Amino acid sequence: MVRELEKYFRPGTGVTTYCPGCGEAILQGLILRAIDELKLNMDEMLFVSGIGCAAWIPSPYFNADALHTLHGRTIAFATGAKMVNPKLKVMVISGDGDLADIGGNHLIHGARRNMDMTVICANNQNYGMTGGQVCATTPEGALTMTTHQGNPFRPFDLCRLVKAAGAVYVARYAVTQPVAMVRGIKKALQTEGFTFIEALTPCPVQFGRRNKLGKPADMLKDLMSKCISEEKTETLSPEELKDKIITGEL
Ligand SMILES: Cc1ncc(C[n+]2csc(CCOP(=O)(O)OP(=O)(O)O)c2C)c(N)n1
Ligand code: SF4
Repeated sequence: MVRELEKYFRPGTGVTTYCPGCGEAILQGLILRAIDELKLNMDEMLFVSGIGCAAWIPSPYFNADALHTLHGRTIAFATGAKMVNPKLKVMVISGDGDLADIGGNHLIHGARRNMDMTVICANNQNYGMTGGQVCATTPEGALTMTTHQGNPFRPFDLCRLVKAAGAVYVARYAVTQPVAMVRGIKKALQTEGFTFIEALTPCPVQFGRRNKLGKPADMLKDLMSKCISEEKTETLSPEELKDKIITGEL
C-alpha cells in the first residue's frame, strides 16, 4: 500500500515518526488513498495542520503545499488561505486536542460560517505528543497524565457538536474501518462547504499504556468491536449499547 502511495510523499522525508502501532499512521495512508481514488491534483490542494502527532500527518510528508501552523489555529489559517485563493481545495488534518480543545472555538465558528474545507480530526482520546494529558474527547474515568484518579468530565461528542454548529457533512469512522473511512473522506472532499470527519485512532503509547489496554493490536480489536452503525442502535438494549461508538454518516 505504501509503495502505491509513495508518489504522494515528499522526497527525502523517509520513515514517519509515529510510534509503532499508532493509528495515526494508518489514517495518513487512508487520507492519501481517498485523494488517489478521487485523482485530485495535490498542486491544487492546501493541507493545514496544527501542533501534535496528528498534525504531522500531512506535514512534512505530503508532497504538497502545507501550513504547519500554531497549536489550535488550523481553521483560522485555512479560512484565510481559502479567502485569498478560493480555488484551493483546503484540507485541515489535526488532533482532537488541537481542533477541539485549544482550537474549539475556531472549529464551531468554521462550521457556523460553512467555510468550504474538509476537516479530519484524529481522535486518540488524549494529547499524545505532549505526554498524554486529558483532552475534550477523553472518556469519563480514563487515566491520563493529568487525571490520575480518572477523568471526572464527560467527553465532547465532536460530530454532534460540529453538526449542531452547521457543518454540511459529518461522519465518524475508526481506522479499523478503512473502506468506509476512505469512502467518507472522498464524500467529504466532494461536498462543498464545511465537512468534518472524526477519525477514531488508538494511541497505544500514551493512552493505551496508562489505561492498560494491551498491545496496539488489542486496541485495534477493541475499537473494531465497539463500532456500530446508527441503525443497529435501535435493536440493542441500553446495557448492550454501553461503550458502543456510533460510526458512519451522521
Ligand atoms: C499555544 C500552545 N499551547 C500548548 C502547546 C503544547 N502542545 C503541543 S501539541 C499539544 C497537544 C496535541 O494534542 P492533539 O491535538 O490531540 O494531538 P495528538 O498529539 O494527540 O495527535 C499541546 C498541548 C503548544 N505547542 N502551543
Ligand atoms: S504518542 Fe500516541 S498518537 Fe503520538 S505517535 Fe505515539 S502512539 Fe501515536
